[in-house]
Amino acid sequence: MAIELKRVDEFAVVTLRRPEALNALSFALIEDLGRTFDQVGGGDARALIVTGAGDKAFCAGADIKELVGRPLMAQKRGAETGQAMFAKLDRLPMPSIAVLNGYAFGGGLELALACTFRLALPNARMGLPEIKLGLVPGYGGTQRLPRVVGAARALELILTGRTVDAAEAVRIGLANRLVDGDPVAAGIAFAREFSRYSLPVLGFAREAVTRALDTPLNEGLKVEADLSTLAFRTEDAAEGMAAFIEKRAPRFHDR
Ligand code: CO8
Repeated sequence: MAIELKRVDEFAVVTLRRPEALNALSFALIEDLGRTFDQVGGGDARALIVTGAGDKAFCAGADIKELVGRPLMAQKRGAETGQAMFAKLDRLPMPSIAVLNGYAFGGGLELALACTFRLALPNARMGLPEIKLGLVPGYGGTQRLPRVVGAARALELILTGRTVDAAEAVRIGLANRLVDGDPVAAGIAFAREFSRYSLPVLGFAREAVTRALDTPLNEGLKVEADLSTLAFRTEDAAEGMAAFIEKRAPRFHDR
């Protein structure tokens, strides 16, 4: 299988392992990814790290060699399947972190955009160059990129096919941070900044922010009131507030 799933401490690590094709997303690899996300979602990892094998690419996008000459409806089903597999990643119960260790183009950047966070190594380069192939992104890029960097920047990147380096990605908010060294270690170091907090409460916070992106402000504020009340009702909230008052570190139990 071109996907490796392993456990490092309390974290799940998914590595795209097809370095001879710069980890390009064949249709089989996309199906494997979907099964892997199901497996991660059913487990107890506190965060998922996603990265690519080798030192050249996170993922160079959809496998262009497989796309050539496809019937129209097969192509549409392919886009829908990829979107559905990446939606599994987006909806995992734990936050996910894409560590971009080289090229993240097309479907590769779309995979990273479905993660909660993106970290860029100095050699990362990202973009949606589909237009240069006469194509339009099909795995969620036209929808998630504007939500991350704004419509004007997304249009610029999608219509010109221009790619950005790590520094620019951080500057425009496409990557959360520039990191260095081993990709998995960098992802885990970032995950440790939130992984000791209550997983359901982290989930409520993620849900509130996600809903902000496609809900009118008045409705979104109601969603926030509901989700913050739900968080308040958890045992972890009681423990967190008690720990503050008793001047000790909280012990959260995901309840
Ligand atoms: N698909 C298939 N093979 C690839 C891909 C790819 N996306 N990218 C690289 N490879 C292969 C190359 O063909 C080459 O294989 P071989 O040695 O057998 O010829 C090997 O990987 C190494 O690649 P290069 O020799 O090209 O390496 P370079 O360092 O010279 O260049 C680049 C690296 C710049 C990343 C270059 O490979 C490149 O431009 N790749 C294509 C990037 C791209 O356009 N990605 C977008 C693809 S389209 C997409 O993702 C969404 C389509 C719509 C989705 C809906 C589907 C149903």
